[in-house]
Amino acid sequence: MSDKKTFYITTPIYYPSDKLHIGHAYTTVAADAMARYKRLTGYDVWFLTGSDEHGQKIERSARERGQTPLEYVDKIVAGFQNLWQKLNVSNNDFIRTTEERHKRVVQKIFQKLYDQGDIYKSSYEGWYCTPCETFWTEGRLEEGNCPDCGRPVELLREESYFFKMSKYADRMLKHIEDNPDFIQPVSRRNEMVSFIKSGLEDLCVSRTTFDWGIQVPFDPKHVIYVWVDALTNYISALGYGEEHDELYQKYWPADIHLVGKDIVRFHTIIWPMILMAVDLPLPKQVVGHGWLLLESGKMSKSKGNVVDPLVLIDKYGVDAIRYYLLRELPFGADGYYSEEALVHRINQDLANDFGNLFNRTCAMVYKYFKGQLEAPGAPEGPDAELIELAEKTPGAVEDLMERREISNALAAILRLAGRANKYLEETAPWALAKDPEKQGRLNTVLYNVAEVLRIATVMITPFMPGLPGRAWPLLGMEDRPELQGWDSLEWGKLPGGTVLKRGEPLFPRIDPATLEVE
Ligand code: ME8
Repeated sequence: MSDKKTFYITTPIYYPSDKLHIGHAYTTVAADAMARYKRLTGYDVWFLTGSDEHGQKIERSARERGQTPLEYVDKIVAGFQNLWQKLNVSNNDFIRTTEERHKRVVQKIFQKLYDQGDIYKSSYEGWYCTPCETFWTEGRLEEGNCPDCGRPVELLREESYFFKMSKYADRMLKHIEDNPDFIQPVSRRNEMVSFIKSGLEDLCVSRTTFDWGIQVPFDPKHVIYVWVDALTNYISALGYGEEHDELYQKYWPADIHLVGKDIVRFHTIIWPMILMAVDLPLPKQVVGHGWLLLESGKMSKSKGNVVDPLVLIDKYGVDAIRYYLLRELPFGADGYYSEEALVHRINQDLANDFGNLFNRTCAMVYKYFKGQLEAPGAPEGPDAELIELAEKTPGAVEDLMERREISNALAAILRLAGRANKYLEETAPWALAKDPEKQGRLNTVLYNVAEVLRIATVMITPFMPGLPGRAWPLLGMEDRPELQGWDSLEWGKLPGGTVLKRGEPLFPRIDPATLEVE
């Protein structure tokens, strides 16, 4: 058995009510970057995503299109899987809530909660937001609308089962207060604390007015509330309660549930309370990221103002899109999407800084030394500062990734590339090349920059996993896996005698004039 430390990360399971947009792509790509980073730093990682296929919203969407819910979701979920493949997402599993392996676990947990008296039958009279699949009491509505999405709510009056949430509220609050890392960032934690303190009602956990859901095992005219069904995916996918529960034993509790800020409440109140009630460990951390907004407001499938990630991938390439998403959204805060901003980022960071450093370095090594670099001479002038930054950056990236600050981690890597570009201006290898006595120094300067490129490429791999395949051959390292891992991030490992190659620019500059701006 491997003695590596484990790391389990999840994305929300998205509703197949329509195609996914770049907001969803952001969450999944961010989770993928974290998963890849952890793998690269030596963890045994399990990364889960999936689809949340039941509920009234999906049933209605299917009916509007004259399809059965299953026909409808089958097609859309195939699109999800295609998108994740195109985005180079390295999930270990994909859970669909319509799978038997999931349904069994949801029913088992519901039955247990009922048997131990935490679920009871009553009737629900109150409001429901179908797009959010959320129950609301009158007092929480804002101007009569859903306080989360602002859309109209519907009045429900139906027989329902209820989960005794109120019984667990104090324990939940204590858990949040005792574990400052449980909800990140801090602003989200404060929101949740005040939500609980404002009073929790028991939660309605079944519906009777439609049937697209998992049946309540002891009362089949009820279907289980879609959020209780969906949240359980995080353990059903690991085989919890099944004969073969090795994955559950190995990976639960999750290290991170990464979600958008819109659904932090479900993950930090409802889900942990269900786990508490069935006496299972709680996830270690829920990270609620901000939204990617358009000038016209939040992107939403129902508003129709969505940006299709597939179109952007075809136009700009998957690494550039991943880079843009991961760099643009500061940790926990919202960010605005525009194609101009995307092109600007690609040009500035990838074409001018990172790509240009690669191209000019490889071109010079080719021109002055027919591609071959020798071991460097003693450091001089600005060398020490460059080397110090290259030595410090991996640790800085580690700290930032532990704090889930993906955008800042990328900024730190790009800062190193920027410093190396400046170093080239300072050392002016083109001038050294003219002096036959400076050939040793010229080699040292170019070696130092090539070593920065190696170190930066290793670090950037989790964010742009397509890059190494193109970058390692340029650095003559395609067959040197020992120089491509996180444990190789020590200055000076690039061996003398390495042969660099010239190639096509890694990130060609995009002419902003070619942009089709609406
Ligand atoms: O809520 N910016 O699914 P969903 C950033 N099925 N992220 C965004 C975004 C935006 N504009 N729009 C959506 C559900 N997201 C439930 C989840 S989990 C047990 C069940 C991302 O299809 C963000 O992560 O509505 C958000 O939380 C998620 O998509 C909502 O996806």
